[in-house]
Amino acid sequence: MRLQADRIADLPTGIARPTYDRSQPVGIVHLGLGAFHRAHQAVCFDALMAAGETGWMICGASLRSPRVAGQLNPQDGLYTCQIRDADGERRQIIGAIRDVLVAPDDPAALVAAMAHPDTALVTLTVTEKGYLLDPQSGALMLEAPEIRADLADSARPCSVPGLLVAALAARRMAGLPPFTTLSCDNIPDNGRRTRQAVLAFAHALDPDLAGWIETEAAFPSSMVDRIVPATTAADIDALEASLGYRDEAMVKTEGFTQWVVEDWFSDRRPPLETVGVEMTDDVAAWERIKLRLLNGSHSTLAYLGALAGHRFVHEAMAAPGFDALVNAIWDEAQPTLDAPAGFDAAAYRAALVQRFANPALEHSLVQIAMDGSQKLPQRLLATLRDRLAVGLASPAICLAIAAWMRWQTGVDEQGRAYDVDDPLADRTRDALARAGADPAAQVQALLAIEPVFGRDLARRPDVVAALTDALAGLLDRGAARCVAAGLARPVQPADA
Ligand code: CS2
Repeated sequence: MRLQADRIADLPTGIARPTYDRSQPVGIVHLGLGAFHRAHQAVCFDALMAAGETGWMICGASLRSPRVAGQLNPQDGLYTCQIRDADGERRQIIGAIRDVLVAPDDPAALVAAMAHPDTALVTLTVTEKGYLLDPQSGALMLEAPEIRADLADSARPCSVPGLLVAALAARRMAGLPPFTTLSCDNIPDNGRRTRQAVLAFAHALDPDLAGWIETEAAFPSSMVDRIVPATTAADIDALEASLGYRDEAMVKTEGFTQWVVEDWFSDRRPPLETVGVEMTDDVAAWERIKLRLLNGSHSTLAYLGALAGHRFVHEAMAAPGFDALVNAIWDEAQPTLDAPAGFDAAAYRAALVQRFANPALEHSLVQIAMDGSQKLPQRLLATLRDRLAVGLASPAICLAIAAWMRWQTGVDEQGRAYDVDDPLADRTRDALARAGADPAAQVQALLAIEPVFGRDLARRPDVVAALTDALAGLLDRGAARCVAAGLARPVQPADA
């Protein structure tokens, strides 16, 4: 039996559930309705409506597959958020999502939802690649097939910039204010970059419209943080066995949650500060901390941990040398942070150790390894560049980058093939094929991929040498032994 609105009363006691009126207006359209939105922003909007605020129901949209619509629509948008940590397991039914649209099936319906007078906010979790930005420069890739298609047929948009611009144009025609576009993805300056992408697309289409967006529309940046592993079939079966209903849309997550939002809205704004969201004028410092400390070490664990044969983050954290490795990543990143007042790096790091060690989450390393070409620049390369600029070596970061290079081969240390899930997988595979077996040639070939590495890093003999050493070590001894042995050289100040 599926979870549904008319079955809520029959749920076992002790499970929190929505008590507010779910027929109230939709104020938010969310693009990219994955598990992360369900475990993070939707939980905040649920709390807001539980506290008596009205008009913040969410219309979700999937930009590609109908899978999430098939999970949520038969359940009237309801799902379980299951928190798993050292305190045990807590479950809550979230009611903030009204329904889910599938953009490719009916882009006009999605544009109409964003253009509706009740919609004040469009939130985004479309992953790094969904913005169609060059990962290095942050500029919209006007030559990307999705953008070209949307510019040719702007009435049936499929890309994020195309959808946003179509909806903003419809609002302008209707004399409505623009909605606020709130990016919730792990990219630096996510608000500015989303704005740039939207303006670049609008300029190519209609410069007047671009001018209106430029002066009227808000694109706040935000930093989001909550670890949300992909739900597995076993998670759904276990929930059904213990609760007696089937919830195909459930999400599992940790107790920790953080959302820092720049206070810049073009229309009415939800009082997010009343549900624990930090409203601020400057998100950049928080974004940098999160991307370089949490995400930087996450990606490090993903490539080295998966190569060493581990499946989950907590397993890698328990293996010899990994704790020292993530601490070395943090030691390297910390001096590059411009920490906001009150930020306690030691406490933040200690909390990360606990969060990564949480065995109940079963967070898959392969999930984090995905889309590395889009993640490396802000998670690891930005730190590397900042350190190079002041003459500091970065052995831990170089080992992590070399592990990403090793991961792109698509063959594990036992010779088994796996799927490299990355939009640039074809380019990295071709580069490695051309380079042959020599690690120095492999490093050169991959460093030449400008969207990831820019032009500067391939010209640095110290970086090339450090990456070549690290990759040679990984190919020769394997990841587990490299990590267990520790870094060849401790980080030295002024160690160029
Ligand atoms: C992870 C993030 O998959 C990944 O790349 O590093 O999703 C991470 O779990 C979140 O950013 C935590 O807030």
